[in-house]
Amino acid sequence: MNKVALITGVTGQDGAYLAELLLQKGYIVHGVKRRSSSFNTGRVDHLYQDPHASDVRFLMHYGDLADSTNLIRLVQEVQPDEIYNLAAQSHVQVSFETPEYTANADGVGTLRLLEAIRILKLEGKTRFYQASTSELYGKVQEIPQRESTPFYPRSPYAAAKLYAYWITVNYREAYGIHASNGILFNHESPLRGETFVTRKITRAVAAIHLGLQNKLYLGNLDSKRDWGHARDYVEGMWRMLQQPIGDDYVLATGKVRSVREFVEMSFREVDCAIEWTGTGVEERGLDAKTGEVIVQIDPRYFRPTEVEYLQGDATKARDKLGWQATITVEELAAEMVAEDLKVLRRTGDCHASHV
Ligand code: NDP
Ligand code: GDR
Repeated sequence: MNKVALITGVTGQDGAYLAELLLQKGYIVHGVKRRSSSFNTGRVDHLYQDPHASDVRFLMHYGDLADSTNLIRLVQEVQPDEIYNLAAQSHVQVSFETPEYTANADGVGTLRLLEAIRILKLEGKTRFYQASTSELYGKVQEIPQRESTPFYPRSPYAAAKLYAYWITVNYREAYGIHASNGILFNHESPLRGETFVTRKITRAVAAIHLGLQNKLYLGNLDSKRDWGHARDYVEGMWRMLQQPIGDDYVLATGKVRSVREFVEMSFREVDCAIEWTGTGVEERGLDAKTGEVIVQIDPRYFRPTEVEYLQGDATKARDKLGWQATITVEELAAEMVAEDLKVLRRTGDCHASHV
């Protein structure tokens, strides 16, 4: 019998990699997508199957984490063995603009799914994965951060995810649901949303190299992140749900780079060295060969409260799940720049980023 999985957020970066992984493992995969006025399934179109075929294993349903009746009906119809709750308003800076919506989708949305499991009496059948985040650690309390490190959220996004984290723990303890939090540090890929800093950088590197853009505008260059590859991280999510009991795990590489270093390593992929001059908002990145300013600070990308330093310790995941990150940040940047060069050569399309 094929296992059945329900993925919320299937049209996002992680949803696409996870759907692919589960299909390879023989699962029947149901994905939840939102109604949108334009196509929003680009990341999973290659997995689409004609719903009239007899052996369809990838199915999509309309839904929204803000709509509990929709979620209850979906869970009832699908009767999933595993739910992966990846849907979220996932942009930290946008959460300062849309705090109430973010709390609804990212916080209460998680409760709605857990309640669906309970209302339908699926506590003994359906395992639950919650996409928790290193943003929970926020203001540095300990380096590196592990499962026992105290949380200190620094954005409406992180505060909403804090509720989701604890409600997942609570439903595990109160109702015996096999529920797990993956506390995932930043993970990226060529499928990363274009307004997250790594993809914004690699797209700009490709566009500047091809003469389609003059400059890259960024915010805080000194912020430090533990960047891994999404392909590695979805494997970790799956492993959490294969354990005999639910638990909480950090997934991270343990290696830290600044935004500035990510800029440098990405430009290196097109043989461009960056020279930095000036300080603060006056800082500029010059193309060392031509002297042209190609990186500039725009304070609009500064956040009201910033998370300065994230470095994860994934020892528990290594010991209990046999999980380890396999792709380095240098390999990640190289793959992302190469893919963005391919895309831009094909389409010539390079919109500026607003966040
Ligand atoms: P993306 O932003 O790429 O994808 C988010 C997905 O959620 C999209 O499919 C989006 O749909 C969907 N979505 C947003 N709001 C709703 C809603 N109200 N109802 C239903 N679906 C909704 O995120 P990632 O793939 O990068 O991340 C997956 C999850 O992991 C998120 O919860 C994120 O917060 C969390 N996370 C991510 C990390 C990372 O580094 N990538 C690290 C730690 C946690 P649409 O395509 O229509 O916008
Ligand atoms: P983050 O990712 O906030 O860590 O959340 P993001 O790539 O947006 O920012 C990383 C760091 O880069 C700094 N930065 C900029 N960020 C953006 N987006 N745009 C810029 O121009 C820019 N310049 C500098 C930011 O200030 C920040 O310090 C991601 C999301 O995927 C969350 O959903 C997830 O939970 C966490 O990672 C782990």
